[in-house]
Amino acid sequence: MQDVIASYYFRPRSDTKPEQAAQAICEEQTTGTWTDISTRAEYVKRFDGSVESLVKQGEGYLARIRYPAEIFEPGNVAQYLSVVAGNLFGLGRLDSVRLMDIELPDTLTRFKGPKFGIAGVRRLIGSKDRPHVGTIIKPKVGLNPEDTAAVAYQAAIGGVDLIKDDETLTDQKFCPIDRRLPLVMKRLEEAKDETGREVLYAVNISHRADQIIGRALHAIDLGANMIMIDLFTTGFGALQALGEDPRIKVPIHVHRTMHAAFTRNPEHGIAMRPLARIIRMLGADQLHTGTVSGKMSHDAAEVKASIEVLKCACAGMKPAFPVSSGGLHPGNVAHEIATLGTDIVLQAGGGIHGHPDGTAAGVRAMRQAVDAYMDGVNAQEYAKDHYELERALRKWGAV
Ligand code: CAP
Ligand code: MG
Repeated sequence: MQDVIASYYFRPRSDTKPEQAAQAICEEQTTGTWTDISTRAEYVKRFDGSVESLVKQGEGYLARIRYPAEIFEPGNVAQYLSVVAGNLFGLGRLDSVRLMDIELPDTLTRFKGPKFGIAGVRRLIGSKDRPHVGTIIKPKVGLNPEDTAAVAYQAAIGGVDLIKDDETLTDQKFCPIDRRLPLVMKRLEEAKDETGREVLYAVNISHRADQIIGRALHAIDLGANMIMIDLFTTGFGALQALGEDPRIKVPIHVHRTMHAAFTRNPEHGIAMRPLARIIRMLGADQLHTGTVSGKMSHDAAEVKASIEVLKCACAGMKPAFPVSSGGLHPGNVAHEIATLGTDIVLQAGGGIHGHPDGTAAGVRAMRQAVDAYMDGVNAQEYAKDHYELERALRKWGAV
């Protein structure tokens, strides 16, 4: 039976040799503890972790740790993470440690994965190979249901593919799902009568684990054509429940708010890449993977590494759509696509609703920036006869 290999970058404490530090991870995450014990039966040794390799890397070391597959409960992702991303982060013998990747054997990747994936979402929208343009209702919170739906309508007639709730909007009194969702869907229907285009609205159903299926099914009853969850605040188990429930027949947009608490520090925490692997397995059709030119801190290599595992061949799963979001506007669209590829959702909140001529013009400017790239034309050149793009570049410039 193949085992699990986890890669860690670490810096050992000054009094600890790198070999000792790597061994400390092995022991803590499998059968050991800080001291020898009298209760260790002879046969337990088959569950011991082992250091597969240890090499110097920059200021620290890169260790590949082998964990026997038998210590993992197939299908229980929470337990997988308790092994590969558990106590080790707190070990005193390590000054810092970062989980860089996880290699799982087929026996442990028997998950359904995305129900729709990239091709399925493209079929819903009717797009062939261009990047999708998404927007987030802004302000994040505060609008009433009627005004939320009005913003959605403006984005839809401008040509957006996806509209989502922001990560902090769920079912608050000022904008309850029971009123917001039907109104948004009604306005999207009106826009479709005018444009002929389907637009997805990802309603944020983040909630406690024991109620999230009920909230998802209720949203679908109210006409939802997509749902969204904040993965790290809601939990991996909640996504797995949604991803594996056959009654959830709409795509799942996964927001990753809170991720930067553990993904941002290159010395300590968890890289987005292994998390993206798991989130795809659990059923995300779309996942935020960051930008290479937006407002959030970014590292192009890390963004590409996450996108790679969303799309790679894995146990027959569909590829999931990466989402580039955070400080995007028409002026940095070309750089995003050139760096991250065309199978991507380019999502802009401020970069659309902050357009000098309003939301619909902001969407048109984003679509024009995408069209310019797909036609191999520089955005500034294309803006000469595309008014909305010209107005956006004048306000925000171009990367
Ligand atoms: C973007 C956004 C997104 C973050 C997510 C926000 O709004 O809605 O949640 O960008 O970041 O709230 O900031 P703007 P990430 O387009 O107005 O910046 O995808 O890196 O998790
Ligand atoms: Mg947001």
